[in-house]
Amino acid sequence: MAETAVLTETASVAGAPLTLDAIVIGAGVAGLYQLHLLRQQGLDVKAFDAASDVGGTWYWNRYPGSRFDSEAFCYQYLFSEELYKGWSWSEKFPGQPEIERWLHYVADKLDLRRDIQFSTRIESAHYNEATGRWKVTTDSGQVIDTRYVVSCCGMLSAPMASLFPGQETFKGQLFHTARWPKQPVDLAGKRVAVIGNGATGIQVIQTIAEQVGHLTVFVRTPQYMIPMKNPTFTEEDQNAYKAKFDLFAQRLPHTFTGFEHDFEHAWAPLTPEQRREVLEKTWEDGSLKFWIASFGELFFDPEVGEQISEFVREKMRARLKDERLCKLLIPSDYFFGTHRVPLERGFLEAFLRPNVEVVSVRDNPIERVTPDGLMLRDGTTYDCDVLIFATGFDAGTGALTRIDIRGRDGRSLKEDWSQDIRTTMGLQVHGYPNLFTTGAPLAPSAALCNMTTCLQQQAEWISDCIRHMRAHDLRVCEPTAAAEEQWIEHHEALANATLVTKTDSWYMGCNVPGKPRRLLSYVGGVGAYRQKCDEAAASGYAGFAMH
Ligand code: NA7
Repeated sequence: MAETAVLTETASVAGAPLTLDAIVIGAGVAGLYQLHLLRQQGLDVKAFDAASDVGGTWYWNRYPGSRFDSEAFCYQYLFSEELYKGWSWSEKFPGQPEIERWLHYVADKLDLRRDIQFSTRIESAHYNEATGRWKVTTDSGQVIDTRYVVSCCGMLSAPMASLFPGQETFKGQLFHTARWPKQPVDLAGKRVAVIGNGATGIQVIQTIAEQVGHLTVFVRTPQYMIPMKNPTFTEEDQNAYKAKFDLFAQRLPHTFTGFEHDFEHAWAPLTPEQRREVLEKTWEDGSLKFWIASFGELFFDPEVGEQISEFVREKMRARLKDERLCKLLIPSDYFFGTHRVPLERGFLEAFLRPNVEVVSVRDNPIERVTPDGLMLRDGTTYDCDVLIFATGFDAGTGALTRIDIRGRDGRSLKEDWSQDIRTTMGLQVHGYPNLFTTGAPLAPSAALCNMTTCLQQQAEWISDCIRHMRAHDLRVCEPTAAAEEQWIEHHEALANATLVTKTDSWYMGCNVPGKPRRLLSYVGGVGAYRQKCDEAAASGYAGFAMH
């Protein structure tokens, strides 16, 4: 049963407010588990999602070629052996349809759908200091009165979709990759333009190059990339990885990135030949291992960064051959690994096809969308039938700032974060009591980690915190200003020691005009972060004021 709510606000036109103990925003990887955990401890809880079904990221990102860059057997829930072993992956890096089916399987197994309201967008959440509760409204005018709001709305879920003047005048079809329609889009023989060559753009481009009539790719910043090796799994392979369940459950939460791999080598003691050997070996794995388990120094030491960058450039040059393409597609002014490294399969070769053209928009940016296509600053136009925006997300903050969230004294999260992006361990924000966050800034889940590992840990911490409050008859939890400041200082000290903060990317918020510059992800390591969270809980939630 929900606690008795003291309602001071008027009921919604759509009917009486729904009174709950907790709402979970989002029914993706984090939201499903959070709902399960809160329901398990007896809370009256409901999850809400704008989508028509579960999946979150894997519901929305159904663009051509969408697939994991994480090994499927590690991108997993590890709280239930039965759940883990009941699903069999067909390959190491499966595509979106299979991932979406897996999340349907999870929702069914845990019987979650009965407590999820789909096709519902949360529009606002206002805190009432007198009652210690939140008034939440949805896009259909529904009002919910709840003690806890848990955001599981994803760190890469607010698409950067309105970018250029004139978009509404385009006569063809225009899609953002994260809003790709469910019904098939026929690209055969069409003139297609793709903006963006991040992890998403790469998957789209390599997939559609041979289907389309003509493909024009607009590249602003070239990318380093690692060729993916994606073996299909036989039943024997599936049994073999399932047999490692205990190992994964014990190991993943404590590695630096929450993946199976961890840094095993140190650069300094090795000879150049030995370093090369390590690089070749990790490269051959065809996974993110080359990035997150070759040499940790690549994150800190510009000299190592340059040598590893050159190793990757050399690999890319060998495939591209053409000097012009090398110039347009191989990075030269930032270090490998200082922003998200994508995996690819045949991406570079796509540019060797006669129907694929690359246009650099670094010095001659896209100025506007025209009825027929795109116009660059110098007036050059490119006509197309289909325009694909693989232009990324307002990461970490966007999903929350697109909701009108008001904390104590009516303060607005959107306004607060437009000045300075602050959280306490990525789990709460000072000034917003009883609002809990997963995948938020200043936690490792905001990139540079295996999302599933991190999101599970945060969902568990939040669930434990709420259990603690209920056990001690505490109704409000809010981090203190001092604890938040201390976390930010710690975060900044770690972040500033890395090369990641010296490169412009969405990791630093640079892709969103006016966004305050701060490394979104905590870089102290997934294991170390977990330990800090556990210590806070063990100390009776030091730094989190409860009453
Ligand atoms: P990303 O990695 O943010 O990539 C977006 C791409 O779009 C990137 O190449 C951008 O160039 C490009 N972009 C964005 N705006 C423009 C404009 N105005 N003109 C030209 N090019 C533009 O998003 P993804 O969806 O690929 O990946 C996000 C994460 O999802 C990924 O890291 C994985 O963790 C999963 P830029 O680099 O900013 O110059």
